[in-house]
Amino acid sequence: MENLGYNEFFKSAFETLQAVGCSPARVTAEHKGAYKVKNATGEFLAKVTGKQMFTATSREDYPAVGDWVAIQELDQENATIHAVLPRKTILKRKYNNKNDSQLIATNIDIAFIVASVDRDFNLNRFERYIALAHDGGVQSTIIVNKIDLLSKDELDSKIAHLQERFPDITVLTTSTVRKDGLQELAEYMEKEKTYCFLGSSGVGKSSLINSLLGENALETGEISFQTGRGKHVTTGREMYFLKNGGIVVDNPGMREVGMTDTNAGVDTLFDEIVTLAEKCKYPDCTHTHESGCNVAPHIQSGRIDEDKFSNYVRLKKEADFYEMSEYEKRNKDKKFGKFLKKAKKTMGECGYDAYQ
Ligand SMILES: Nc1nc2c(ncn2[C@@H]2O[C@H](COP(=O)(O)OP(=O)(O)OP(=O)(O)O)[C@@H](O)[C@H]2O)c(=O)[nH]1
Ligand SMILES: [Mg+2]
Ligand SMILES: [Zn+2]
Repeated sequence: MENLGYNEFFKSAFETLQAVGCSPARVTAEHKGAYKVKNATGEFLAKVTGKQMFTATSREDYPAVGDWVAIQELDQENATIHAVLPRKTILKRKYNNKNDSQLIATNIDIAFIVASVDRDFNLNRFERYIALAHDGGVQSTIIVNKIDLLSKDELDSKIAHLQERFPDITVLTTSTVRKDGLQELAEYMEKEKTYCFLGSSGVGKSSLINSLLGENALETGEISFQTGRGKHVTTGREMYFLKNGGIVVDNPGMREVGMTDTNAGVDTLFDEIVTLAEKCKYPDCTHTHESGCNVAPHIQSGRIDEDKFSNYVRLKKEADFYEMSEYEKRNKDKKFGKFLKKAKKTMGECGYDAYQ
């Protein structure tokens, strides 16, 4: 259990619960109300009980990846979650326009804020991630990845800026391509501690975890040629256990922290482009190669700034992703899809109802 991050804090919390017939387990993945949980015996597909759902008053009352929960094992593969143990730390993002928040992960010791040296390097963005982590009691460490793409001088100057702005934060530099800094990263991580990888899509979060695991367990993705940005390859949150005893949580690339959440927001921000796009021949025009496009000529002529345009495409894509139905997202996540399929087969279409 220690290998899963269990310690005195959770042990005494569990004892206080006096949950008869239950045992502690850690949530290692979550998808649409179904959870993967792990304990010393094995891995289970778990759902919260009706009672737990009934008493939940907000999304934060539901389990998240990283949580310790009290489970009842139903058989070798299925379990029910009866309670969420008090959280030591919490990573969550608040939305601009709603009072709602989204749990990213809980019981995280260190947030690895990952950026790539090429396009993603923005001190304000680092600051927002650090603030997000700090709010939930989580310490931050910065990982500057893809250092193979810069000369040493360029890199040194970037790191100097970072250290000047965030003097108290450790900065690690890595390249999964050249294998720079990976050893240092592995050594930096302590056994039985939990680390959460945060950062924009395409910065190399999953690639770094693959390097730490020493195998290609996680799907990684190409960078969009058009925008130079990632394509949201990782769609779910999942916990992985490293040989050095460290525990890591991979995350989907977040829209820029503090950025607009919806398509409507993105559209207002880029009013000019949207107005021009209304006159494109095809309603789903991507303004790249289509005939009858009313936007592309303005980019060529320079009336619309090219950077502004790529920013628009990127934000639009991210907003589209977040507006995607749960069904579409699930289909995107092949690995978890397979897991759910198997679970469905063993539990029948009505799933948990049969057990309650
Ligand atoms: N040049 C270079 N490319 C890298 C490095 N690390 C990762 N990449 C590439 O960057 C792309 C994106 O990597 P991922 O690991 O999928 O990025 P991610 O942060 O997990 O992205 P999302 O899952 O979409 O949030 C892939 O094509 C990787 O091969 C690096 O150190 N140097
Ligand atoms: Mg990823
Ligand atoms: Zn167009």
